[in-house]
Amino acid sequence: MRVSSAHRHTRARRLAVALTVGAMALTSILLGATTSAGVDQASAGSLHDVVPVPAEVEADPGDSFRITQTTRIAVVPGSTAAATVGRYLRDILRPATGYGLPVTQADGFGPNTIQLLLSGADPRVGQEGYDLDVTADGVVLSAQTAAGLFAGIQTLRQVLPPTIEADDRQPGPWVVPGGSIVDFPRFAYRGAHLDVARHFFTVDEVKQYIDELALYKINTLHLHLTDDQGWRIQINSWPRLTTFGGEFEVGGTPGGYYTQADFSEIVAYAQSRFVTIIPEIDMPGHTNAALASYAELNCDGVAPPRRFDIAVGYSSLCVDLELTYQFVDDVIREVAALTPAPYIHIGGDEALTLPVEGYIQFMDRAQAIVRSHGKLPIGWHQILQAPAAGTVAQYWFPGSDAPDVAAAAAAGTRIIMSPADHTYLDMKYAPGQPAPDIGLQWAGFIEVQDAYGWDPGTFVNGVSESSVWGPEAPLWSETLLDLSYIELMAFPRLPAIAELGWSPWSTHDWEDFRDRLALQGPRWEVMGINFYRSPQIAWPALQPAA
Ligand code: TNX
Repeated sequence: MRVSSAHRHTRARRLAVALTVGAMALTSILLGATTSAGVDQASAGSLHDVVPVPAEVEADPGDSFRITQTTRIAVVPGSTAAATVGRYLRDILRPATGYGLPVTQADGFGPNTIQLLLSGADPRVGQEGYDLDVTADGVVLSAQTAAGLFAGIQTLRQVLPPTIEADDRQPGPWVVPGGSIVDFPRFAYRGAHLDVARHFFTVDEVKQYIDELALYKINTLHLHLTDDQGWRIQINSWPRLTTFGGEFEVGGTPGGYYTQADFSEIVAYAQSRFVTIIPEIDMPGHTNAALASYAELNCDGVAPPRRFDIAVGYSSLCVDLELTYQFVDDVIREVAALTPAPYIHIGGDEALTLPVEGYIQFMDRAQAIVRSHGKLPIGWHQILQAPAAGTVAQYWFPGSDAPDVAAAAAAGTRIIMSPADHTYLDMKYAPGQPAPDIGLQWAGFIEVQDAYGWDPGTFVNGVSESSVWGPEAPLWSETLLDLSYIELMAFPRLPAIAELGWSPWSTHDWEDFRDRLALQGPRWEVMGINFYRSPQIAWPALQPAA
């Protein structure tokens, strides 16, 4: 096939300039010293300047590609998923370039194209990776799946000037730096989490956050839908959960909830960004909103008042009441029906008023209910007190000593890694930062270097990498009022966790990461993403519009 032989030819020419990831200095020297006809090298970045850093990069800045008025996006015929991703790319590039960038499906591709292929990729790219080849003739992005093409597009947009993210026409030029990338994730699970219970966030805010996660190749959003202060997902068989239990939020301000249609809209939007939504219904603790909504769920038959403070650990479902299990079954059945993913998170943390026997009695039944609706349970790692085959445990304590988690891992349990002292995006960056009333500090301060400076594959003593499904960055919202607060806590730490989830450990290098992260700042400015100007990062000035 014409395309793939051109592809191989390109590879061969590049052997001489193979650069290992981490060789930033060499990349910069080459960039500065090389020029090529027709392309303004001064405006080209490097294929290495990506977060998460790609597994393998061969930079060839002398062979860069310029997107022009006549560039086309050519997608392999026969795949609607690939065509959809092609239109997604067009929609990203169109506003700032002002070019039409038509998406065509064709068997042969001429020059001046950005090709999206579902063949010819290095087999190591697997189900989510991609292979990117840039020459003066064009861009060839190949993968085995539409998800892989989507990941490659996130890389492509990062190696264009930050102004590519503008929603109106910018001067350019739009140079894609030459070279090639073979890239694929270290961990299958690369998660973020958002607490929509303590403060409620609108469907549009969640969609926006999903777009921001996708930029960094995060593939899972765990939504914490219920807690003491509010129940945020409509359950038709128990309507007061939301109409009464979702009315307010922390501080007693108006809250809200997702109708089932809203939730399905979030799930579908996430799918379009190759992000899986995992819903969490936290139980048996963290249930005051439910207990306040239905008196009959309480052991004494009396509904407690609704509470909007941020205390934890005081509430529990009544584990000896049969109605409790009917309730759990109804809720899980309805949530399962809305969830294409095979997992439902059932919380299980901080049921501090419940004796351990009661906890185990409840969690045994709750896990069986999840399975009866065709899903696998995930729980915060306390769920390991009620072990069940196939349940995934999410480690969340600070520190590396967790013998119970190590024992479960040794017995075959998969672990999501969210150590609070590295991944909790609701922790303050530093005393009083990002602002006196934003963020908590019970797990310590987490600066960017702390968020980056741990290895999910070895962090918990006795848990080996093969037991680790991947890292997740939780974002609890006790102090977060809207999307701008979410962004301020997530950026720049979320990209650090994202890199730990995606990039091979052999690339781990704080100085190099810091330099690549700095380049994201101007992008966030153009995109209107609020972020903490961490003093650890040498943020460049925003590129002046020429
Ligand atoms: C602990 S992490 C909690 C949450 C709080 C969070 C605040 C976990 C499983 N439980 O209920 O919101 O700390 O950082």
